[in-house]
Amino acid sequence: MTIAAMFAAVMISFSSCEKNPDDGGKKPVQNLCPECGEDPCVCEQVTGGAIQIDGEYADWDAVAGVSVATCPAGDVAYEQLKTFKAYADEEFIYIFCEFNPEETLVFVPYFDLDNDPSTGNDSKWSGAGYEGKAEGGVFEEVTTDDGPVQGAPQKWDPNFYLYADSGTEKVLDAGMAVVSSLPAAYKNGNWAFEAAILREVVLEAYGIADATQFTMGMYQYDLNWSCIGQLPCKTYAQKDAGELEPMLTITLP
Ligand SMILES: [Ca+2]
Ligand SMILES: [Ca+2]
Repeated sequence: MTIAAMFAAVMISFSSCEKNPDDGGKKPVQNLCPECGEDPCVCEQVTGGAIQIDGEYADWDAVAGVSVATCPAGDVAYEQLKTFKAYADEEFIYIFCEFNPEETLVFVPYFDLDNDPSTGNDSKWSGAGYEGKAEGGVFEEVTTDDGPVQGAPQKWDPNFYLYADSGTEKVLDAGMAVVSSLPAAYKNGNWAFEAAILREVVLEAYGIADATQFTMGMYQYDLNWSCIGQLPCKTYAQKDAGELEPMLTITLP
């Protein structure tokens, strides 16, 4: 499929989703896919790849080459992000996050887009030079007299940004490139979601359409935009020993 055709298919999918505000999560009956018989929103999520965005996570275990970071409990600054996984196939970059949902608002991946830790920013990851980030809420933010509180869970659908000389520049709006499952209770009191990022659209927006590898790390922020989760990360003992915090390596087939 060409980039244009893929992009068009996703846009049709998203506009179909947007036009059914009353579907209550059910499949509309008027737009069934002639190929699979499913709602186009669902059909588009069945990418033909190994990972389907369905809120079921056993498919991650069946894929070889998934990059995984887990929280080394007890000796780290932020403990609410428990597991972060990433994987790429020909069409999508997939992510999985398992997390303690308490006070959680936003998930923000950071990208070392030129795969060169000596360039870009390193304030979030010592030794990792990142040039881009994406910001997407996983809960609605409800304003009250006592400050923001957590509303209903929502699908992660971030805006994408490049770091500029002064601040950041948005390069891609939400609604253009990401399909996510609705964050929900998973296990051990933690929640989880998975998402597929349309690879060509995002890499083109970032100006690295021909990239073969980059690195990526994930931050979890609370209602006040304070960090409460970071993966990958090092323990205090490892940091004291001078070990830098890596990000996950994403190899693009
Ligand atoms: Ca899945
Ligand atoms: Ca860099």
